[in-house]
Amino acid sequence: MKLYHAPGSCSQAICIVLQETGLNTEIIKVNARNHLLDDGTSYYDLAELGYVPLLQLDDGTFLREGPVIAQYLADQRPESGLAPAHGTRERYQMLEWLNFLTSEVHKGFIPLLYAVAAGRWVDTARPKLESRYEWINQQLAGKQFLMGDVFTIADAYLFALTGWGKATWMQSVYNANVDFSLHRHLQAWYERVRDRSTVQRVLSEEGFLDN
Ligand SMILES: N[C@@H](CCC(=O)N[C@@H](CS)C(=O)NCC(=O)O)C(=O)O
Repeated sequence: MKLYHAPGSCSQAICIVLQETGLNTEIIKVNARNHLLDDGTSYYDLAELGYVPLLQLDDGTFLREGPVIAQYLADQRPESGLAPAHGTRERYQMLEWLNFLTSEVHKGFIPLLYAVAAGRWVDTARPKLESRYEWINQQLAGKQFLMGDVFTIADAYLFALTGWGKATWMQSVYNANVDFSLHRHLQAWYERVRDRSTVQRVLSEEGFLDN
């Protein structure tokens, strides 16, 4: 398998899932700004819409969309506990999280990530995103991870996204980062996930160990 990945992007979640499953995958870096691969070829030749992550399976076909790729990988290693079994109530609960993270958090970050272009839209988008994080914080009370005691792909996804809100460049360039200081359950969860050896390996490979 080959994973097309841009460091620091949402595809970081897939790198964490790969580490957690131990699946052997070649990781190919995509420059998210100019959409070039290291060999100079255009990423658009593979991905018409230009975004990561993209997984190429051994039969040459492609899987797109982070939450789907994460589930595919987790399902290759059911014993990892990264995704509850299909058809169970827990599976739907995890799907609820993945859908929420995609639509309410991942895309909720966009105006903040492009705050200069977004202009006053940030004033509307930031409190919305902060309300989502406030809710996540409440959901994490008394829990180790989003689904309870077990780390799942939903935690990997939330971790990759939350790193954006904590990044100092968002503060220094746009004053657009999210204030997590009052969210103590979220903060404890973040540190718990960050300290996993699998996550440390990914952060180290991407040069983000100080976040
Ligand atoms: N719907 C896609 C969205 C992925 C996405 O937004 N990727 C961003 C990085 S976090 C990207 O590659 N942006 C570069 C671009 O759109 O050109 C998914 O969930 O996988």
